[in-house]
Amino acid sequence: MIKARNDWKLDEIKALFEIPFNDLLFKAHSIHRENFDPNQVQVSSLLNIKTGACPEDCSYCSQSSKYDTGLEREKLMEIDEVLQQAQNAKNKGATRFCMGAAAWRNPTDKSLDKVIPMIQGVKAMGMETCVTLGMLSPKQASTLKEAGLDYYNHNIDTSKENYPNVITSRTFQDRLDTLAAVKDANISVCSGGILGMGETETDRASMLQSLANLEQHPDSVPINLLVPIPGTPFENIKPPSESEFVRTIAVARILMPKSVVRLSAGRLDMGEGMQALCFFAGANSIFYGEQLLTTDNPTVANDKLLFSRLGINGEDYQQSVAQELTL
Ligand code: SAM
Ligand code: DTB
Ligand code: SF4
Repeated sequence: MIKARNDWKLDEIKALFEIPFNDLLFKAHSIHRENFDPNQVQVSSLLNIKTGACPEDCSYCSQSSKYDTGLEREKLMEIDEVLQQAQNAKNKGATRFCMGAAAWRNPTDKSLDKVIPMIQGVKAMGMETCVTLGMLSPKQASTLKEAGLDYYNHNIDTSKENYPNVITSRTFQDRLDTLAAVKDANISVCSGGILGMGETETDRASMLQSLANLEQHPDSVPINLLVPIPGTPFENIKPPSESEFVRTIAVARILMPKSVVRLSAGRLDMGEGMQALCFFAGANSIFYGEQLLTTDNPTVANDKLLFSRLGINGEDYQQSVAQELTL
């Protein structure tokens, strides 16, 4: 088994992108099989606990106050409703519950106090907890850890070079600083990006290089396909081709062999064949449930059908590993 590296050179990664498609997929799938059950896909559920009016200017986002996306601003959801939604997600088979207060640049300590009982409540239901709240200080990261948080989602979104074309209200380094605070607090890191924001193949290679060369690979790497939002600067941007998207999943799997690669937003625009190729290339997690944060996701019934056609077991692979160990 090849040891995971964090000293990838950009040219090496670009060379992976150039391999013939079948050879790349074979390589990625072989690495995938060495590290995971190829027929197991972890399912997570997402809930937006605070919607709209975000002061940042991310050009892809429905929740930025800089663009007229027609989204109604909502205040932080009440805890009872959050826990009810978490229970529904659990009943539908989700093993991780992710809460997004996406409409914050960073949480105030007062707002963090409101999120903490939500984390504790979801954890008490026996699910893994994940939140995405924007930028965090080291102290806030420690507070979340003490509350029992398992994962923090904070995407680098695109390459360092393409970053200023996507977001100007914060820097790429701000993102890396929050990721360092999360890691130092011993919270598992969930970090990835979006394809389809005008980036070149070199940008995709550079984005994956930044993730793979972190001191520790992120535990989860969400790869989103841009969901174009009317009213944002990227509403009419050209999407990547299907093979370009699948190649990126394959390269992510090769660079970060033990990370869970999540086929995240954009699955409504992908057919069965493309999703199957993504799972073959190394994706082994999805968001499950009709809604992402503000946009639609395939229905649970459709995903069940997809999994049954592909012979995929949608349970948490970590649970099955634990079961194997106790046998
Ligand atoms: N405010 C938090 C932050 O910036 O980290 C939470 C952001 S939330 C909306 C999480 C991630 O979803 C974003 O970082 C981005 O990668 C992804 N995302 C947001 N809008 C998207 C869209 N329209 N299409 C695809 N991915 C999107
Ligand atoms: C991630 O990488 N993708 C999720 C989650 N992390 C928080 C969010 C996708 C959002 C898609 C657009 C929307 O629904 O607003
Ligand atoms: Fe705000 Fe996050 Fe959307 Fe950027 S991605 S506008 S920070 S909610």
